[in-house]
Amino acid sequence: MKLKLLTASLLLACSAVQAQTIDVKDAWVRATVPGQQGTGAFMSLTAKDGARLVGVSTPVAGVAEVHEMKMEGDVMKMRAVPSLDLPAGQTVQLKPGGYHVMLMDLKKTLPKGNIVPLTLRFKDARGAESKVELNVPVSIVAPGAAGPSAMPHDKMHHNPDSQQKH
Ligand SMILES: [Cu+2]
Repeated sequence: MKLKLLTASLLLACSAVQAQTIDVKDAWVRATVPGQQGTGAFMSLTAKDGARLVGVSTPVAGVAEVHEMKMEGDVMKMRAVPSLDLPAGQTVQLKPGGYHVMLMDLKKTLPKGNIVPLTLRFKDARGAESKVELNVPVSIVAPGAAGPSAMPHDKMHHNPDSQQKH
């Protein structure tokens, strides 16, 4: 029963996104505790014809930016990037330890199970803008991980084939 509901909502999400040429998968926002000012949003982006992610907004944060994380010597550093390139047909992953959407100046606590509305703005090769509106679930980082970059469990896929026997 639960699986069937999940499948239905995934299909809905897919058809909504396919109207655009940009496919967004596996989006999640990391849960926060009271008083926490910032968190990250993560997802996989695929632009069929190539595009750039040029902006992000959400009502739950005063500031939303695309960030990049890089090792500089022994230190993991993070900085805002003006845009993120999505080469045609290639999936670009925003994930802990790499590119991410940074949400700062949070207006409320985001406990697990909340839904965060997120608007992504893209520009295609001709400079035309498009928007993708998402409702992103809040979840918690795998406990016991040494750090955000050491997370082997962030690639759970729901295999539609396994649900055929219903
Ligand atoms: Cu960041």
